[in-house]
Amino acid sequence: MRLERHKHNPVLLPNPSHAWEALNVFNAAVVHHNGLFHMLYRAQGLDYVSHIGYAVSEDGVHWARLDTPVFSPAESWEARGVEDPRITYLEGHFYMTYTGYSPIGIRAAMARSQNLIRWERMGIILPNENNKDHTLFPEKINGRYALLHRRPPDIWLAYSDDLVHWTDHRIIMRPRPGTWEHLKIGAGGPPLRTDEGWLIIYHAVDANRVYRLGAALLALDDPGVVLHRSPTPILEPTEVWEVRGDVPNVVFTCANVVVDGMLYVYYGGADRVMALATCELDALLAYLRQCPGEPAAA
Ligand code: BMA
Repeated sequence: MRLERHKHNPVLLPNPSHAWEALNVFNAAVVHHNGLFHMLYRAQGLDYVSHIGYAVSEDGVHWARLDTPVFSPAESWEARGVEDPRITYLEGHFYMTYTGYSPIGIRAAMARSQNLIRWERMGIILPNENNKDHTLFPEKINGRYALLHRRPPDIWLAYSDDLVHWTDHRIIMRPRPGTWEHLKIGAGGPPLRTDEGWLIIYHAVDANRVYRLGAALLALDDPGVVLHRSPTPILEPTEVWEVRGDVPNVVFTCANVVVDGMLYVYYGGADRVMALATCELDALLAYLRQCPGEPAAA
């Protein structure tokens, strides 16, 4: 099973007229809300500091963007950039999980908004550790908020009563040694509820630092249980703009949305451009259904 690349790829390119997005636009969050696709994309200018820009689209393919970023570094722990946004709509708010990069390291942070333009910082949510690839579930599970995050090289699950203090951390998926997942794995966009489980798309890095995408289904009432996991990648870098860019051989996703039964997976190509790959949600679920699951990780 492979995702199908959209024929208009890449769907968003750097804009050399704007200093803040002149070099790279990649690893965007996308939400579909009130009939429109909204994209919050990571942008870098020549100084390599990441900002987050906003674009909007009717069809998910053709985008109109704002001239200035909607979210830029403001705190010391994000002084070198705000990176890799993921957005979850939860209880009437948009929550953006993002990485703050600074001399102290990389920190898992969160902000929230009512309109996707004006963001209120909630701060670092996993203090005193390098962490990223964190994404919020779109509803409570057994009465608590749930989060995927990444302590290298694994995908972890955590719970919270207030979205700020996270506890009950546990590993749910480990890389598979010797494969396309050898080095590390990390969650993509927010988990998607389906009748058969939480669908997650994730990235995996092999021994040569090639980034590919895989998919898994987690149990609805206990996402620590991996019901099914793709043994082979559903997307891997082959196009020129996936193989060559700022960082070679990278497809990296922070966004998966379902509209009219179609799964839209947005991904950065080689840390330089934004692209789109799709498939029928039912086709991916049918594929995953016959992939093996795994025993609970310790
Ligand atoms: C990861 C993240 C992503 C990036 C990828 C490939 O560690 O920082 O932002 O796309 O590396 O460079």
